[in-house]
Amino acid sequence: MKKIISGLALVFLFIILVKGTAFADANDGNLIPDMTSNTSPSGVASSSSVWSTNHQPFQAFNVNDNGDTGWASKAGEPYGWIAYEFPNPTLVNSYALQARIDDTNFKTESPMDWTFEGSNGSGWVVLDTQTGITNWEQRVERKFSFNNATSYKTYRLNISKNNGRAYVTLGQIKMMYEAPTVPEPPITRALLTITMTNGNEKEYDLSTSELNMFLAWYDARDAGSGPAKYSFNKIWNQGPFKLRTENVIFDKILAFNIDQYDSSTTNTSYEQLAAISQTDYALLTVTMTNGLEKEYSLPKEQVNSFVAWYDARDAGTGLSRYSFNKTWNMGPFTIRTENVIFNKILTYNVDEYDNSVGE
Ligand SMILES: [Ca+2]
Repeated sequence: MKKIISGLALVFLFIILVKGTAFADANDGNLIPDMTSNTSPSGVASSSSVWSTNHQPFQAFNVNDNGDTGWASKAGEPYGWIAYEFPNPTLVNSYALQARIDDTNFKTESPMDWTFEGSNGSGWVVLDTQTGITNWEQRVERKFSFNNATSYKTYRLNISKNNGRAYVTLGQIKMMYEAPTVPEPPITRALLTITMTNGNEKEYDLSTSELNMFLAWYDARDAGSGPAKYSFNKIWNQGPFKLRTENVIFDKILAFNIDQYDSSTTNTSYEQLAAISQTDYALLTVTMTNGLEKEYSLPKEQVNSFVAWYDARDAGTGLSRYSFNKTWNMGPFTIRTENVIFNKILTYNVDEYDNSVGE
């Protein structure tokens, strides 16, 4: 019978702390209209001071003005606030800033330290704090996100320090709300079953990240880089040994299945499966080089997708493996995939159902 081996491979964890992320210019999601004055078309732009009438606060909110001069504070005040008041309380959880354009001093004029604050009329609530922001570039948005569940009528950028010039400027301020990212799916582990060319089956109970490492190795090797073998570290059945590894050889893999599971699975019921129309289904039978036959009853477009993969691979493009998503026999698993390997396929047949016949 199958032996279940729990494999633990090295996990490389890259934690990237992103303080200010450069984005390509995009106006989608900006909740502030393209302002043409401090009060038009809606809301109110204001600031602690202005350098001149050519650098009013709304000029940081007129997002469609290429070659913009932006807002500038009064000379001698390299700090201050710039605010936008929405007509109604509005939920904001991110903002994007751009340096002013067409001025050789934009780096030193741009803000370095600030808080982003919200108000509904009585005091300000600090929603985000940034310090030491340097290296401004023109036409590059710097986006900042924070958690916020309260709608405020007015938001302001309260700048305490710029990058050295005698006044502070900004070319563009956008405010957005982005729905919080969906929580990670509860899938945490997967059963990887590898069938070798001699018919042997190997099962590995892996975490999702361990599974992804195996797939990354497989696809890299397929693309011509990386080692010929993949090492699974055994973390049980260690006996007297300190370290036990199982090495699986790329060229000897016939096929592999991935069954992902969690503890709160709801299975597709038999009734639901039966309700799936047989219309446009076809039976795909894949015979592997060792004689193993795999049968898939699939919607025709999935069969077409398999054939397209096969032909593309044959023409030299695409992955060497094709993943079938199982929708049957789900057992405790939420996602089950079967992967068949291109050069281990001997033949395949496609049998289309005749839907004009009953049953
Ligand atoms: Ca502007």
